[in-house]
Amino acid sequence: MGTNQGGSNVADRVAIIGAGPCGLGLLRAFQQAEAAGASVPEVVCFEKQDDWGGLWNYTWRTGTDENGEPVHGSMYRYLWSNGPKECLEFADYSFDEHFGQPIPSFPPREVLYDYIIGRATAAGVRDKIRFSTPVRNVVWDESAGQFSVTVRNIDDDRTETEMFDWVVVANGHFSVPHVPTFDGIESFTGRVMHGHDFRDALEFKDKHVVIVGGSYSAEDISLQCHKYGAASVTISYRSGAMGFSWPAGMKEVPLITTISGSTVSFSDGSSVDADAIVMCTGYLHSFPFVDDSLRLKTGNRLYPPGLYKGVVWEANPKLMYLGMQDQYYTFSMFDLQAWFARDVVMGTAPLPDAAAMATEIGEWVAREEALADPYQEIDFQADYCRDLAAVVDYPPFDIDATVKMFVDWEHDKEHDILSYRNSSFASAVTGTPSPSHHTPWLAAMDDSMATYMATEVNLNERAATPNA
Ligand code: FAD
Ligand code: NA7
Repeated sequence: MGTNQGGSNVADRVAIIGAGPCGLGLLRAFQQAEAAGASVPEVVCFEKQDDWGGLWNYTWRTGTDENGEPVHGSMYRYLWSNGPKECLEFADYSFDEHFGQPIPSFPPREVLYDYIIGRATAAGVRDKIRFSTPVRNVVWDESAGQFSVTVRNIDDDRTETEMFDWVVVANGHFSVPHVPTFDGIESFTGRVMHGHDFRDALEFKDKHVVIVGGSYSAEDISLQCHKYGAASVTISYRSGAMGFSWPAGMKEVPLITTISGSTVSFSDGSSVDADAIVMCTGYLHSFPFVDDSLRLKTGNRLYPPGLYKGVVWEANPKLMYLGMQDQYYTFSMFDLQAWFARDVVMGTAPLPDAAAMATEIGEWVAREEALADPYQEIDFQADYCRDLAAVVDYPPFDIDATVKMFVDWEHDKEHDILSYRNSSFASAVTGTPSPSHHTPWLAAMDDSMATYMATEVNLNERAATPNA
């Protein structure tokens, strides 16, 4: 396969796999170019669920969905943003524009879902998406110089194959759970599950819970269980403790050694009697629908090898992947990638030759492998965003300000893991400062958008109204 040096023509067809934040970002990028007068290729987005929003489209389901497909969703009730919203804000569609009023810095899931969908609706891209259409197979056809893309049309119960000039994989990588095992686990008398299937912390009220893992899911699912009344939460880490000042009822211990009945033992010689074990042990990058020769193989890292500018599949640049990085930055980084992917397709971002792409990838990977702490990781991902921002016409936003916010956020977490979500930041897009939320996160049990958006005044009115 030769590299694409000459760009595309408008007769090209582009397949996007997934209508989560990444896929929607790319749809928006093409729509923006078209609105600016460019001729754009035909774009078809395949989405296996019956609605858009990816992980932010909450589902109560676990296991398989109504069509027998693996449930994509890993999000749970009462999930609040785990980073400042100012660090993920779309530069072309601010929170101010969407909500018409300043909102606090750490919104619950429904609010961020509303925001994501708000931009996609305003862009009018829904008719580009074929819902309930999981992609089954993507193969490069050398003689045609195109991809053959096979999908299952669930509504018609038909398998269909179409040819595309470009394929952009945007199926997310926090959906297929990585589940280790531990000696004696089959004798455990309680519930064993992965964070992917965690839906409601109230299930663990008054229970003794063991959480396995040392990263974001372990941190947040532990806090959820504590907040909603677990009797105790014991977090078992492999490489290193998160080291936050956990409140009474929460503690960190090293890795599980054995499990016998209800007793879970750890490598420091301690043990607990547990009702449940929740594995927050990460996810697999999983692309069962992509031919072996096209499949990205990586763990959860900041610069997956093989992707030029973190996006373009080095071995066949007509294939691209969005959002495959470990993520400090999310929606704004996805947008920068989407704008770049669009420009590669449209030929306005010409790619260098294969050797130059390989050299640049190697430099980023080497730099990533030398990172020593989260602060260096934040700088690294900010530099990656700056690198993309320099070559696309995505509206500018203050990346330096977002770095400072991430640093403050890390300090806030180190200071008090229970209250970091009460902090307020100012928008890197509009400069608007965020108000404080009416209720501290630990006391905010209702995560609905209606309650979140309510002012103190109408909250008081509601409290004074019987049965409100
Ligand atoms: P996804 O949101 O996963 O969307 C991928 C889409 O592809 C889905 O709609 C899926 O149905 C579809 N799809 C998958 N396979 C196929 C197929 N074969 N055919 C067709 N369609 C397919 N980020 C934040 O910024 N803040 C947070 O607070 C935050 N919290 C998180 C909490 C949890 C529990 C998890 C798991 C992630 C969290 N994230 C958070 C990170 C999250 O990864 C991103 O916010 C974002 O959802 C990634 O977007 P995406 O489009 O890459 O993937
Ligand atoms: P991450 O960030 O990929 O972290 C996975 C964690 O799982 C990490 O701490 C790993 O420990 C741990 N892990 C992996 N295998 C094992 C075994 N065998 N035993 C013990 N611990 C293990 O995934 P998350 O789910 O936390 O976060 C993903 C996204 O969800 C993130 O973007 C959030 O915003 C929400 P390690 O440190 O490697 O030793």
